[in-house]
Amino acid sequence: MKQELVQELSKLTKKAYRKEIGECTDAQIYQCVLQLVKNRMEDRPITRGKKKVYYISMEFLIGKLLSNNLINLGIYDEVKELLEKNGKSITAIEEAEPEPSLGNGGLGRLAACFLDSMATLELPGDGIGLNYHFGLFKQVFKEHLQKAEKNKWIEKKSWLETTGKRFEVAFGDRKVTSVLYDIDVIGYERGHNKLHLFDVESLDEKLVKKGIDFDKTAIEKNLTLFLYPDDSDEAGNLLRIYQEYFMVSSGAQYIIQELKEQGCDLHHMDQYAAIQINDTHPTLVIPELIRILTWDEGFTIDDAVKVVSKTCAYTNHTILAEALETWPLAYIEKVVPQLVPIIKELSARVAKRYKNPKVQIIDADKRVHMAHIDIHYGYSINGVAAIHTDILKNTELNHFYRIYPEKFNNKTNGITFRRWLLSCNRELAALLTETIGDGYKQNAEELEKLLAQKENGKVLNAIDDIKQQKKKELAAYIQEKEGISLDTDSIFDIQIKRLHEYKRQQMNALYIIHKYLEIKGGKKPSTPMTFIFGAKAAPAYVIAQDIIHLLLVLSEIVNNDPEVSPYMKVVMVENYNVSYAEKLIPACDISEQISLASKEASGTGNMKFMLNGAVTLGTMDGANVEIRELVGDDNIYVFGKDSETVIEHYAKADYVSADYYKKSPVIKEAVDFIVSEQALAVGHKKNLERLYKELLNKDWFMTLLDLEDYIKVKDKAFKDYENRKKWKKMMLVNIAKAGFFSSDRTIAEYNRDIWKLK
Ligand code: 26V
Repeated sequence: MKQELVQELSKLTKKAYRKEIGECTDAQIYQCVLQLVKNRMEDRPITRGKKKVYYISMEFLIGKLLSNNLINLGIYDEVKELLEKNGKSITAIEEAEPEPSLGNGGLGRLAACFLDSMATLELPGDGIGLNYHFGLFKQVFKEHLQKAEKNKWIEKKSWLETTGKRFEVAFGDRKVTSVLYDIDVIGYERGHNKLHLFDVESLDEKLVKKGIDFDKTAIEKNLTLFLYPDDSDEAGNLLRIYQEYFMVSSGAQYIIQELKEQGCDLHHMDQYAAIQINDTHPTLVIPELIRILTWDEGFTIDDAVKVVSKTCAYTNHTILAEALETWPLAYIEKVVPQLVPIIKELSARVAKRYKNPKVQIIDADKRVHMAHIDIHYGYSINGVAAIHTDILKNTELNHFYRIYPEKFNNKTNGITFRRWLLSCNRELAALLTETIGDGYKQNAEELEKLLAQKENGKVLNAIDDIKQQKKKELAAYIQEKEGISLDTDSIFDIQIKRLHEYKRQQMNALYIIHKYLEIKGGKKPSTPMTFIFGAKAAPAYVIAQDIIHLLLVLSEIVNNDPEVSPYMKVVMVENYNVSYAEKLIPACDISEQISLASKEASGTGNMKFMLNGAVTLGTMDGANVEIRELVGDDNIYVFGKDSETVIEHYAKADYVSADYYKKSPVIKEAVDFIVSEQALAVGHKKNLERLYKELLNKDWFMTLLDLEDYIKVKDKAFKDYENRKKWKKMMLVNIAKAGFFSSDRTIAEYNRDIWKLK
């Protein structure tokens, strides 16, 4: 242990609390280590270069930062040892950090992984976003229902740094001042960028009353209070446009200021900056930049449009029609009237060239299609997994693809191995280092070296031992948090992601019902099973709430049935978030990736599980397709109808869920259980009946279409688990093939094809 580190920390504890390290509380130690990390980060030079990428996003789901920063600075082990010597555990200190939940799910977490990779690859690349005072709501369960509570993460001392930078943002009916906070982004062993988060100076936290309700009218007081808790659901709310414009106006001013400081002639802005637009939420940055260039910088509209179109690039993260933003022009008129003439001009230029109503910016109902602005006036459009990009090209955005084939490209998502391996599974990382050296930490594809050990019993057992240890750790945590005891010799089958019908948590629930009834009927499984869920549902998404209700009801019925509980347990963890994911993923045996084919753009949880030695049970959707190509059919469980079949069902509108219900006694029995006396004795009639009817009469995401195949293939996976040698090899192959999904690879591709920084 380096002596300076001890001295530095003890100086900090003495200064702040007049105490020695060993005398401080965990929360006090956390504050001091935070300061120590900040000091170290300051020493690392900022990554510079002629051109910079600005990754602009309404969400950065960064999660806790302490451990990650310690790892990236290369001082994790030393700090751990130092704390232990003083009677402190690093895990307890980690628990003291509040989680910044500044994102809903996949899109926000991806942005956070990308920041880590841009820094690590030493690419000048900053994030631009909003400093929400309350992150995604805290989920609590009451009477088997989800309740949303506010989730404050900013403490007196946090990762936020004041910058003193301020900008004026003018709305149609008022002006507000935006203040900029920065969070340092430290790469693994090298690289240093910034995440810029804008906040409203006149914000008033006292507006927040009970739950997550607040006065929606006083924009200058509420604008950055909350992250919108929707994920793929329409939230046609004025406040959302206020937030979006506030972010892009502050961001655009910041970028232009930085470019000018660099001596850039704005006519050549594209040689100095690339602006990556993360989904349509920051789209207004395009008309806003055009406005600034024409109003303040003396550009002709033609010149402004030209250079902005060479600077902005767009990433699409969803094909769900209901998640594609279209705003009534009247809303934009109210919030930012100054952009309306520009949007009209952009729309008129499109209308002049293309007659197809499907590619217009302003449609016949006077709605503005945000994605259409990005596609016409950006230079790159990318999907986030091979199948997703293909669907965009061939179906969803086909009309655009025919106009601009050269703009379309794929960038399969990735995850940062620093958080999702080195930090959350230090034991596995150590084993890998011991077995194949530590080259994989810089070059993830080196994980393939592990394949040479496929027949090495020692390595296979070591992987399995770590899995076992992680299952024990998780079981202890779940016992403490949820009060449910788990059998660590059972199979851990895990589905963690936002609650959405297309992700089909309800299909997993039907499998559980099926197994429950089998056990009640005397058919006992030879290996016990543990089903774990984690999911938040948008508060306004009624059916999603009902699915959570069903899962909680099942958990109560199954776990309390003495005849069944020795063979299976069901857990719905409360308040699933990034920190919980870090505990769940290393402990997983079977990774549930069961979305309706064509609907999950990519998924990134699937990659995290694979990297930690879980085997995927999934449909041919999103990045599952690429996982299958990599590991081969023997190392993944695939089921369900493919995307072509699904897309055809939608086109012909010929899927009738009741037909499947009537045809199959197994399906009927499972669906009927939802409204059985037994279920109604535990749950609420209203929720359970609504869900039952939805499945029977609508089932928009075709749960019953794939249910029988799901049961068959899942049963097979459970059976195979008993062949320990076979299973251990599958674990090894999954780890070995995960290198492709490093976000370092993804970011290198963005740079090579889109940003071209160096
Ligand atoms: C939509 C809205 C609508 C208005 C309110 C707030 C809000 C927030 C998010 C969204 C759309 C979220 C889209 C999304 O998260 N897509 C996910 O992106 C992941 C990263 O590319 C990908 O792995 C997932 O498959 C995809 O669902």
